[in-house]
Amino acid sequence: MSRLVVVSNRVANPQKPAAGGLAVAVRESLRETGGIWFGWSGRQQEDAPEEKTGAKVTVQTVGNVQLVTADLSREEYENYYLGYANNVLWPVFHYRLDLARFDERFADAYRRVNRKFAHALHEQLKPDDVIWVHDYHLIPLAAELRALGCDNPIGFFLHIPLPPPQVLAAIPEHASLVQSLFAYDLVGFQTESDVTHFAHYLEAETHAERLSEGKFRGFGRIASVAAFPIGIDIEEFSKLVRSREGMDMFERMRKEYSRRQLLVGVDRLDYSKGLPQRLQAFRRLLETHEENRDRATLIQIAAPSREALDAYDDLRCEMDSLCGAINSDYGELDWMPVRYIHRSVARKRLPGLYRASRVALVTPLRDGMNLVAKEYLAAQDPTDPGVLVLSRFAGAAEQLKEAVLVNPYDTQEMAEAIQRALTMPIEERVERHASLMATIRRYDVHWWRKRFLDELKHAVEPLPA
Ligand code: GDG
Repeated sequence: MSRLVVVSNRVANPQKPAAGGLAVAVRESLRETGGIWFGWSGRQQEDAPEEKTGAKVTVQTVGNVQLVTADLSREEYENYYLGYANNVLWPVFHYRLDLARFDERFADAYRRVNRKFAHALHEQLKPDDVIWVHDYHLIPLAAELRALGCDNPIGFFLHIPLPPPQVLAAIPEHASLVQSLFAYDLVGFQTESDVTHFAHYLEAETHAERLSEGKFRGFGRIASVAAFPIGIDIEEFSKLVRSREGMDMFERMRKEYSRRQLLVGVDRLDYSKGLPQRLQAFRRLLETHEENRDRATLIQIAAPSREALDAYDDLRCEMDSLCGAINSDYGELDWMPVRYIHRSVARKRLPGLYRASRVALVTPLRDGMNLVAKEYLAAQDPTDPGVLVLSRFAGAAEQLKEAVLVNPYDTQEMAEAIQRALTMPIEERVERHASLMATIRRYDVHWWRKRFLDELKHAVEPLPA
């Protein structure tokens, strides 16, 4: 069996409990075949005169897996990571051209770092390794590896949305980004609508030719393209729900809120997650459905992320002021409508919190998939489940049709949807939850990784003459 080589922005120790879909999937795949997990160490080094291709790597062996990490210089961190990845690709791919900062230095650093990583990785490769590259930080990696003579099978998975051609084409380097995707044998997206955007881009902007469903010839290569909606590890999550800590947390929350209806939101503090819009809708609910006053409490966890970026600072201030205003306008001595926690919460506490909440608000303005939606469903008691209020603009909405779907930009619609969720009869809750569970069970994280790796194997088989 071929070794697997996974490349992602950050790496995690595969013997430690994994947080998040990517870490679970990678850990399982690597355990099966052994291999390498390559990525940025998370460290920045003082700028030093760089050798031409030089990346100093650290190799740590954990069982049959080698964790190989490379540092970034301060300049690379600023221009590649903060600059191109998080000030260009993240906002534009989430349709936020207003937040993008186009700067040639960012584009240059993006190429340079991908080249440096390719050199460092190339030295570690064996001829029959299968390479799986993840996410927007590393789009040109395969092109750089091919330039070094690497002809191993290479697949790419984009965890965030791919916007329509008119939005993508605003990036000055859009043509070379898309061209570099053709260095992969398989390109995976989260949803069918991302795949459609890709096909439309090719049609509008390139001479690439569609050979068959999901197969394109362009720039002298053939690439397969398909949707692989990422899932969660249902078994692992159910174990967390049933664990002592999970049950303790559940009981504590249930007791604390026995007279109240609990709503929950769990997100990284990111402008794509629609947090201010969610709070406005919750405020509207209290305004227009007065029976929820002194009764409904929204616990919003907003885990800090990418705090070095200005847009995140603005969001933090906006959230502080929105939560403060709702609490001061509606709060009572013994009831606060919003409990806002701008810290990360331990993973083992999330399932109990989810299970104690009658409603989950997962209302991003745009999201590749959104795993919180799936985690919330998996944590419910099937005989008395809560209701998922889900943005139609989350990738998950393509699969989770029995959720209460909302337009996160429409405050009134969202407030009405929350009211509907809070008052939904038990029979309807049970029925919707059962269908949603069937979907997330079928398309779990193991399905996702197997399907991607199987497709990658097929993608490199020669086409019939
Ligand atoms: C990207 C794409 C795509 C959240 N707060 C805390 C915490 N979390 C955990 C959740 C969940 C994960 O982080 C968040 O995953 P999401 O899918 O919701 O969102 P992103 O981080 O933006 O992930 C996204 C995903 O990649 C996978 O492909 O679905 O669209 O944007 O697992 O539970 N975990 C802990 N404390 C917190 O405070 N421990």
